[in-house]
Amino acid sequence: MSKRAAAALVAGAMVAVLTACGSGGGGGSAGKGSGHKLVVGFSQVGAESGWRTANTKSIQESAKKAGVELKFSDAQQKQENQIKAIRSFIQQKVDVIAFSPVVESGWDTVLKEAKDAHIPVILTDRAVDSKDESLYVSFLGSDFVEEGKKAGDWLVKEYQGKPGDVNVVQLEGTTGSAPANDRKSGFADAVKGEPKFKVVASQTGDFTRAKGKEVMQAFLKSQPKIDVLYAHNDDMALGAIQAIEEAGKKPGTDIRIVSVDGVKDAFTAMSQGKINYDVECNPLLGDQLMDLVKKVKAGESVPRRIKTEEGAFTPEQATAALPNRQY
Ligand code: GYE
Repeated sequence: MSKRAAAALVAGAMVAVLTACGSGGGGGSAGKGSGHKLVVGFSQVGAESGWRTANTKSIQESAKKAGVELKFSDAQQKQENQIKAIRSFIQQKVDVIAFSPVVESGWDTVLKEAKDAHIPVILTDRAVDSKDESLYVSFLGSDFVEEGKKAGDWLVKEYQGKPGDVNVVQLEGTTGSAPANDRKSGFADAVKGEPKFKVVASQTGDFTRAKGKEVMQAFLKSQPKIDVLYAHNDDMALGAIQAIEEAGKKPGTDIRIVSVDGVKDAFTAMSQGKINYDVECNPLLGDQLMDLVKKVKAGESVPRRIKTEEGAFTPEQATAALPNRQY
């Protein structure tokens, strides 16, 4: 037997002993010969949109690739379910907790419980408004204010030099969520210098197609003149497109549409001229999250904030990108 093989055997035996000790002699979940598998508890918002489905898939696939055991929990868009999931991860003594908070407020108590149990927490995709920054180690996700700003900047350019009021209806994301709050304020900021833009109606469509359609139907009934729809995500825009068509109008022409996410179905709608501009929000956070998890567990310092790189698409660009779009 070579020296190296002998050393590997000894190391393997030590890991086995450590594993047995660590689990009280009951034989814990030893990873493939390299000691404990890292265990991550992940509480997902839900399955409300194409973006979310792509995000879940990315996290699950990356965990598998990274050899991380993922305890996945779907909160069905309810904060109480996320709090329950986090408490159960604490009880199960996972190595790291990651979650995408459905709303921004109301997390301090449960995050304090995780902190007291010495389990590091990583925020993915959405932020919390906790004043105490020691309650989480890092936040990985997009800059939603910037996304709203990009949508507003596009609108300003589109209507440059054109006289007359521009009536805008807004489909907001989940009430109290970071992307809804920030996409609204970023957009408002971008158009505020031009009084001709009037947001004549604004209501939540909860980031879903069904709600987006329903609320757009109500807007079409109550508003005599709608020039532009600003949707906080593609699924609501896609639902609204159905409502607009059913009302006998042409989406993208009679009512111009600007949206956020950049999912495949929206790109298809863009290639048919039904959406005029789409701001990208990247859901493929899995690899970056697994990297972070490993670093945090190894005691390495990690950035407090990691922003994802994103662009924006015109119909021509979306049509060109469509064949290779992953989500
Ligand atoms: O834009 C929307 C999803 O938090 C960035 O949530 C995410 C948003 C995304 O439901 O489609």
